[in-house]
Amino acid sequence: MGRPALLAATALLAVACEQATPAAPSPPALPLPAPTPTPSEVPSPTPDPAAARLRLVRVAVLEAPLALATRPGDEALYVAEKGGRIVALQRGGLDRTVLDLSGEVSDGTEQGLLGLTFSPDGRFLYVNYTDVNGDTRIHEFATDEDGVVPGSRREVLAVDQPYSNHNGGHLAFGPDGYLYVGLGDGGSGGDPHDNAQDLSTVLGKMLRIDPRPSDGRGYRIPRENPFVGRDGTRAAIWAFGLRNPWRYSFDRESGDLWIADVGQSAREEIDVQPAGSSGGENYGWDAFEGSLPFEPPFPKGTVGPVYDYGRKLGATVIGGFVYRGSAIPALRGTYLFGDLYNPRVRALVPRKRGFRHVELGVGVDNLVSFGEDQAGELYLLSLDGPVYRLAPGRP
Ligand SMILES: [Ca+2]
Ligand SMILES: [Ca+2]
Repeated sequence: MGRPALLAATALLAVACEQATPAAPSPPALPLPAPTPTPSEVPSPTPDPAAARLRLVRVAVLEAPLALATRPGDEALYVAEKGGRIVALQRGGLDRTVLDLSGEVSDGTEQGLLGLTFSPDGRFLYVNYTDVNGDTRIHEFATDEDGVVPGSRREVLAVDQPYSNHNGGHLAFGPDGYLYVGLGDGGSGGDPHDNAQDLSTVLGKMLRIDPRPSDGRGYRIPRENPFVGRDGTRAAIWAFGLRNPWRYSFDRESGDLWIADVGQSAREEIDVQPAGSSGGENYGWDAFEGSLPFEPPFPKGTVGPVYDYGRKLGATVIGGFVYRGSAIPALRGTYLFGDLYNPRVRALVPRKRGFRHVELGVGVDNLVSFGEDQAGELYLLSLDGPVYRLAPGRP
């Protein structure tokens, strides 16, 4: 991309520096991922993202903000900083530090305090970080009106990370009340241990768990998870074949799950899991990179992306949300996303088969994350510090 600010960010999700060379399958054998799913139809005014007039309102400047969450019944926006702090933003901007894990997190480009979310009843805060050894830790804290309850910390899940990159990091509760934990393939390049297709490891997976303790374990596995009782699998797995699902979100109206999976060296992809899915989807990695074959063997029944793009448009997809707010009617029902290496914020517009993208006329340098508030309005976080709210008006 050649822009100094972007170069300085040195690939938070490091894709460009990976040199793995995929084995090239012979042309006649080129497989294609299975047909892509169709997101649920939700009645809403016809969106027209191309007609939207937008501006970005800066609500705060923080230190490498990576994730934003809200707590039910609470107007504050909670933002996780890469270095380990969680801060609360009120209308006037920065309000207070809620939690400080600095000194407990690793500081590689893809490491740190990577994600946070609150339980649907607002009683618990969950954080996802890489510890000083680089391993993933998901911890729970009880909350009250004053913030985090001292002494309430509890480990939900810990995952060894073989390499410093591809840690995933996001946390989100689904409409079913379960916690969805996206884990990258463990890292390096080309998934050297083929973790994403291996159901005996949680790496390269989307997990679905009830994060409350049960029988001395840190979490409970929902009985309906697709691999429960199957030998040689991890019962927490909900879906697999993911490379680094850095950001994903549930459409608050339809319940569809949108997963943005960061690509290797050719394709950035966006996957959709329709609401009501019973899980078990194979999103393809590392047999496929987006819609392209990557490395044999090519399993049957993989699910292709609803949209993927090449290096002209970016190098690290940053998944956003289906917009369900009220401030910008032209965007209602439209999925927004961006890329760490392309400041232009984009939206997906349906076409006969799949989607095309439109640019929304606003840009964020070093975009690392989107957030959604209680009213469904969207926020954009830059690794450089600013947190913006997307608002109607001229750019
Ligand atoms: Ca591999
Ligand atoms: Ca895929």
